[in-house]
Amino acid sequence: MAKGDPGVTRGGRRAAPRSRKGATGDPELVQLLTPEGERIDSVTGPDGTEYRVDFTDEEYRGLYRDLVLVRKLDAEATALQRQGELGIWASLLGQEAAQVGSGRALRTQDMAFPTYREHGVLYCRGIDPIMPLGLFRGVDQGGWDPNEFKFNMYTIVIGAQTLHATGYAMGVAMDGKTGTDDGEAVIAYFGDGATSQGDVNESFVWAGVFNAPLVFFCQNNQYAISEPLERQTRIPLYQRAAGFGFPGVRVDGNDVLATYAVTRHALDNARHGQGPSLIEAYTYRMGAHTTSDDPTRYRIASEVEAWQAKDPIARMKAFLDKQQIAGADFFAEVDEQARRESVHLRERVLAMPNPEPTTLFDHVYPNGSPLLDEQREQFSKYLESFEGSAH
Ligand SMILES: Cc1ncc(C[n+]2csc(CCOP(=O)(O)OP(=O)(O)O)c2C)c(N)n1
Ligand SMILES: [Mg+2]
Repeated sequence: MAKGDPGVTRGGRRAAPRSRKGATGDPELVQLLTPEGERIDSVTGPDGTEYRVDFTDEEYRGLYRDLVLVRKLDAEATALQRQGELGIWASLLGQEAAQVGSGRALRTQDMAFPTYREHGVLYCRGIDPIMPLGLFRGVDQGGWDPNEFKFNMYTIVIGAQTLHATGYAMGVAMDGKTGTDDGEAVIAYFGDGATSQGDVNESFVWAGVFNAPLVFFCQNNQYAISEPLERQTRIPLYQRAAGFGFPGVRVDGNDVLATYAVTRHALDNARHGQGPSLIEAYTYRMGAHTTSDDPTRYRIASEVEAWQAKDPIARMKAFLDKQQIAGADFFAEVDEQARRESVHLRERVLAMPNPEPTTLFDHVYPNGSPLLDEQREQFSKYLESFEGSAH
């Protein structure tokens, strides 16, 4: 998959990409691909860092494939919830580029700490997309091994994973795993609403003071359920970093190329021992907060339409098409793959066995506990009390 290195370019292969400071109309936003699919060669961020990517045609097509697959699998999960097959689903619709761009920027050795919405990052880490569906179907407690995939369990408690990530990152540094090209970096995902949590601010303090190799990746999707961004902050979120003593940058989160470049740069700084940074990926939650939410109650249609024009997949498609990196056959083939994979996902979800109810008590402690044993016993007796019960 995409391995292009920001900061290095082969240059000149295609016509006249532009270079500029920030994006037109918003000097604070790092953007390498406009909503119209126009490529910008390099952009200078607020601290003077120059961001660029250099991907092969195959890598560009790979990123497009990721975006389409991730969106399709997410749509399938939403449909499954609507049909009563999942308890709840938190869709990533609109945030595909923020997740694929940052997810692909991670190196194998890097550790990620997600929220409950990071299905795109999970996909990039090579985890079977069925895993979170088991969780939200209520048939398991999250089935992947965080150490095998370097991707932790989903965290529902807003902001808590930033503390876990900070402690983990401090440990990485203490273990001497930073300071080289092969060093380990850590990334913590969270939302705009989470920035108002004590946990997140405490993480900023600790990561800053202990120079932890940590990238704080905030997907500012403009809402915390129904609460809009202006209820969280009076300044752009990325500027918060300055008060904690580390760099902050705002990237166009609907631009997979810019997100990749900015995240790779921040991760490389972290792995080389240069400490934490904050990325604000400026994006939009196109769907509901979760399937339990109705966003028409608190936001107007014209706002959603304005963001539709900035769609992360449409701009990548326009770019590939304009530059003749991909054509109709490729787009049709990707759509067909997405269709096949989503059908396969659905079949496997419907075939998931219900667990034995008492397995609820397993895996709470590595060696069990007398209290849990007692509760398991009581619960078994309760189940047996039902006439015709198999238990
Ligand atoms: C500590 C805590 N408080 C409240 C909630 C309820 N809650 C679930 S999601 C959410 C909003 C989070 O918004 P944001 O951080 O912007 O993330 P997004 O859902 O937009 O990705 C809230 C308040 C929770 N899960 N945890
Ligand atoms: Mg949000």
